[in-house]
Amino acid sequence: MEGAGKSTQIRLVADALKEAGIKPVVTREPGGTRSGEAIRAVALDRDLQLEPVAELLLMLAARSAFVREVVRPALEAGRTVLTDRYELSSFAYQGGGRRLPLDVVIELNKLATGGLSPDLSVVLDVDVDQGRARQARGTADRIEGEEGAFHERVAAAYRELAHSRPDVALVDGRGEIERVFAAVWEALSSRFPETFPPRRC
Ligand code: Z5A
Repeated sequence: MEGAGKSTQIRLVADALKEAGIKPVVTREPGGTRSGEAIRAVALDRDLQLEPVAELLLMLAARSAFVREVVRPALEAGRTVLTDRYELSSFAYQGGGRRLPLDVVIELNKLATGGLSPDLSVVLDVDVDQGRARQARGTADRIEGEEGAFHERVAAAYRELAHSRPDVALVDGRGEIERVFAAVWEALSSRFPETFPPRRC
């Protein structure tokens, strides 16, 4: 969810991985490639009006380049990839928030990714108002500027996805940064202890 602390936590996880001797590839979506950053600028431009399906297709166009240019080469080189957002955001925002049929979003997403799904998605759960209040930026972009009800639908979709899928971990994002980090690391470490060794946070 927006302002939930994703960038903060991904930085902390990357630092801890480096301490453990693993240099991860850290990236974000939409973006992470030249074309993806250009698509991001269009998708988030608050002066543009986009239909939900156009918004979805922009996200997927960016994702297709992202998988081909960044993620697959990194995985083939044996690297660990941490990404700030990926397919779950399309399921929650375009499926939940924009009310596009989730099965269609999932199928089109498969076309864009070639079926490459993350080993684990971590959802940081915060109250919508808390997340929005945390955002330090001045002007809201096109999606941030949506009404509260839209963001509540997104949050509800994330929680539903977390409850129904074993490859999604829901972490309480409301506490202090270090406490949230301990919970994020535990979610990773309990599933992949070789990559994310247990640590005393
Ligand atoms: N989108 C989509 O619709 N469909 C898709 O498929 C994809 C994306 C991939 C991308 O925005 C937008 O694209 C997003 C969804 C859509 N739109 N929205 N809304 P983004 O990911 O670039 O931006 P964002 O989601 O709005 O994230 P953000 O503002 O960068 O927030 P964040 O990364 O989650 O939080 P942060 O930068 O780590 O922290 C925000 C502030 O809170 C900062 O000052 C921190 O120091 C502070 N913070 C962080 N953690 C804490 C705790 N625990 N306590 C107190 N303060 C904290």
